[in-house]
Amino acid sequence: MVMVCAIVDFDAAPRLTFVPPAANMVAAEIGPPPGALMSSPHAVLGAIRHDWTLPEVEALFALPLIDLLLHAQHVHRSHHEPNTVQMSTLLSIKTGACPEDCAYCPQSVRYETGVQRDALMEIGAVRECAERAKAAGATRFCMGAAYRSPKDRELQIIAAMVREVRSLGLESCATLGMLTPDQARTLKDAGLDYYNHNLDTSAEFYREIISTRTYQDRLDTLEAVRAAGLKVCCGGILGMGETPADRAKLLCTLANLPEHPESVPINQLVPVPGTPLAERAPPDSFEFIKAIAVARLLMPRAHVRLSAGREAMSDEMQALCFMAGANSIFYGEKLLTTGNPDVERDRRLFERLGLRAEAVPTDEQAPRRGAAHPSHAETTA
Ligand code: SAM
Ligand code: DTB
Ligand code: SF4
Repeated sequence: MVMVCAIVDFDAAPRLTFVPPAANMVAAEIGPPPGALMSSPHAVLGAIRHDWTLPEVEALFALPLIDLLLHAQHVHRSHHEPNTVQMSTLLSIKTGACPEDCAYCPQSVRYETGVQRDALMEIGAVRECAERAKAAGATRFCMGAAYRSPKDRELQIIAAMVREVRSLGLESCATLGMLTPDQARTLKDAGLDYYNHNLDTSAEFYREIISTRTYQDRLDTLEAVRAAGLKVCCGGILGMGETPADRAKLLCTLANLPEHPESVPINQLVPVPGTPLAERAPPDSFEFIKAIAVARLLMPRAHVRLSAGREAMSDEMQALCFMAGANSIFYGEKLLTTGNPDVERDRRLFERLGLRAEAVPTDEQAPRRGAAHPSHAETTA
């Protein structure tokens, strides 16, 4: 069992120390203490907490990169099988003509992005795409629709799609915009495993990115999804022009939800010509990697997904994201409307890094959620 025992002093400039290793800990797993001893530890990394403060989260971001990566990897290994990555494939089941004005999104009806509009797909065509995703090695199939919120008639069709995907032995995920509690229950009854609904950024910056709905609308849907018994996939986008404080606030909000999302997608903005954010420069690579590591530390059991934006990342950058605790990707040539690394590139990357795909969790493993490896016990404080 790997115990994680780093302590962060959140009072002053962040200083790290280690509590004495547990008796069952191999010294080599930890290495020498990287910092001075401290007198008033506030937090033990690896704890499942819902009371993170912004200064605490900012102190994690302020750590030297290598220290942060080291801690993130230790926490990662106490909850997850090392070197193992969950593989999701996305399909846009209804594309474009969305009435919302999300400044990053090529599917908004308000921007000329050249995205072809497509009505809700036929159920049989979705099944064929899911079969192909499974044959290529995906274990979760995520269906995305450019809706503000689905109509009940549309939801019935999507529920039938979910049943088809489940019948193939794939996990299912949907992202359809805002849901009522009844709609969330309908999806749950159809066998849906995950619902993706991102907070995207801090509450303050959200207003500059989207005017057609509020942060509270997003939180309400997340609550309905949770109440229906669905697993939550919720994360954000980096590179929209947000400040470091906005990033810290996003992760703090996610970590302080009543339950941590089981899946946390961290997207790098894919700047699409025609959208208001088309000219945004990419975020600093190390800031992006740090955000992955902080997400890992704040939500130790979650699968943290290195999500949109991989096509623009080097293999080395992706390797550092995995080191920081990312253990899920979108796999397959396309995201919703934009590109993703092709399957061959990902196969080579996994081979070079010694990574392997995570199996679909069995029902027996399901209650422990993120802990894919039975010998890796939870570390809570
Ligand atoms: N309409 C639904 C909604 O907004 O929740 C579902 C689909 S929407 C495309 C799902 C998520 O994709 C968004 O919340 C956003 O985080 C992400 N996304 C959209 N466009 C993106 C882009 N250009 N770059 C990175 N992420 C993007
Ligand atoms: C998420 O966080 N990222 C995915 C998924 N959830 C639905 C979407 C990325 C979309 C990137 C732009 C596009 O392909 O349209
Ligand atoms: Fe519509 Fe979702 Fe795109 Fe916003 S992110 S414009 S809600 S499809």
